[in-house]
Amino acid sequence: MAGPLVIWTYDWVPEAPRGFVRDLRLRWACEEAGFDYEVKTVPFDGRETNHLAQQPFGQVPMLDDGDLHLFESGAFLMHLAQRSEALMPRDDAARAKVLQWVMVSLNSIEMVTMPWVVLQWSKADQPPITQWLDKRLAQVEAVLQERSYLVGDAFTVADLLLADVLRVGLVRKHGDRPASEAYVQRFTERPAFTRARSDQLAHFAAADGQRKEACHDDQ
Ligand SMILES: N[C@@H](CCC(=O)N[C@@H](CS)C(=O)NCC(=O)O)C(=O)O
Repeated sequence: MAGPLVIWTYDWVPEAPRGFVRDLRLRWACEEAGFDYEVKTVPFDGRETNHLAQQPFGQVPMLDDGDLHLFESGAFLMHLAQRSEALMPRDDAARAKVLQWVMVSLNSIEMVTMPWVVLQWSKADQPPITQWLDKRLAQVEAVLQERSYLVGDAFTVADLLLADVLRVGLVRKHGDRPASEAYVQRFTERPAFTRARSDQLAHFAAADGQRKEACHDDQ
């Protein structure tokens, strides 16, 4: 690896998404693998237009690995996973299974959970999406009742991503899902996750101070 990895996030976000902004997935993976990384920022204000050359949707996170610039959680987690057995085993069959579960988290679970969260924020009554969510959470509960890890008998980046996708609080709010709850709890108790989350919270809290100073200076 040429120099430390660079994880890009916003300079600041409102309270609600703190601890959930997806740069946490990258921080967590680096903490698990013991990779050095630094965090850089793009402005939250003006995100619709300001960094489209780096991320065509104006979103974060992004990852720089030397000259390689990547966005999309699944893409950069798989990129990192190829470099560490702490994130993915070396044998081809297990690698294929990890990729499968990474795609499941993003394409079958998060594609339901995120619209549901956004609709909840807008306080709209949307029974069809709630049913869709219940169904998906029940399906993933059945999977997690059968196994401790998604692939083999050790933690991989597939578990990192599914735990992160599930921890948005939906598991507890939507019925009795003990296997999913235990799964999320087990992985979010890992020291690497705790470090990643507290570093993200400290990052955005420090930005609060700078924003207040800037407001004060403007007066
Ligand atoms: N599919 C993308 C989603 C990225 C995403 O939704 N990022 C959020 C922060 S976690 C964001 O930038 N939201 C601001 C916006 O969409 O304007 C990924 O997994 O990396």
